[in-house]
Amino acid sequence: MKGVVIKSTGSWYDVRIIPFEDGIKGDVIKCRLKGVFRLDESKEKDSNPVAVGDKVTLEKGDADDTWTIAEIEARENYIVRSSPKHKGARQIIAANLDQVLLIVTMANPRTSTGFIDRFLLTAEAYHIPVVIIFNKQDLLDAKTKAKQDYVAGIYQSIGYKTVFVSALKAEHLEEVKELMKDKTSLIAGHSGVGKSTLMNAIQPQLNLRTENISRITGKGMHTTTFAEMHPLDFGGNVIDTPGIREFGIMDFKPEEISHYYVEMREVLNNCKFNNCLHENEPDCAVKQAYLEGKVSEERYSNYLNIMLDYKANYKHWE
Ligand SMILES: Nc1nc2c(ncn2[C@@H]2O[C@H](COP(=O)(O)OP(=O)(O)OP(=O)(O)O)[C@@H](O)[C@H]2O)c(=O)[nH]1
Ligand SMILES: [Mg+2]
Ligand SMILES: [Zn+2]
Repeated sequence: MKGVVIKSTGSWYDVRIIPFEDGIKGDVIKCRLKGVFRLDESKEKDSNPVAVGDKVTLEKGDADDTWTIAEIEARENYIVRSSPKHKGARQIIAANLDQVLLIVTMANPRTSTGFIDRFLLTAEAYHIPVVIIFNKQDLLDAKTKAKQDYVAGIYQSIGYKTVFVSALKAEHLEEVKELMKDKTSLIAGHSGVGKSTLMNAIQPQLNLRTENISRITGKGMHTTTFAEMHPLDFGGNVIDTPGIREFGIMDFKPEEISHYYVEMREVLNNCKFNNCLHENEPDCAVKQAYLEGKVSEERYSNYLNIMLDYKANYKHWE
């Protein structure tokens, strides 16, 4: 039997059965991972061997009636973050995605461009399209609205789609629905930006738990605690995820980072050195593009910060 993992709590997995010859339709089965399951080398550094969105094959256990996951199909793509529990390990947030809706807000808790850039570069690395959704429009005053226009402009100018909504007031959701139709979308963003609220506004029967941010901020509390995939009435699936505070960058060599910065990628072949890190090297085309205003101030300074972080935390990269 084949299915898709829709929830993983560590030891148990909820798997939605793909309609199959024996007529089982979309049922959800709880299963465990087969005891002898071996991770191939590429998965050794993962803190979770099975992720939401994984396509799996199930088998009946020998001893009892429980189903086990016997096989995981190769992933088309996935989104990772550094594991909050195991340093140096990565956690697969979800796999086999059509797109990510990155929920941000210029109201509380404000999303920084540093966070957005880290997220975008990870998604670029795995070839997953990202739409940036600016939430909480109802809370913006003139000043935060101007800030939002500026930030959104940075991303629009390099080709990212932006949408402006109020999840709480259910305003401007038509465009979001259209984007989600018939696709598997991951909803990502800081805790408290309104991911679950937005999903409830789009499909009220989901009835996901949401929480006032005064109860979240500072306490490291997340209202949504596990990623979970839900089918959408109008077609497609959505994966609500717990808020991400920090987004570790993994897997890349330092000189690769600029390859996932879409506007840097266009010029970096013209750098004098082919391993140029675009910091202070001579004849650097990226630095030149920045000086000419083709790479924004924010993006370039976030890039330099990412490189600093990267060097401090990933000393073993050579
Ligand atoms: N004013 C206003 N409040 C909103 C909006 N969207 C969400 N909120 C509020 O923000 C708070 C947090 O919303 P959640 O949906 O729980 O946030 P979340 O992103 O799912 O948070 P985690 O599950 O912890 O990652 C709740 O009190 C919501 O009512 C909005 O558009 N406007
Ligand atoms: Mg939530
Ligand atoms: Zn360079």
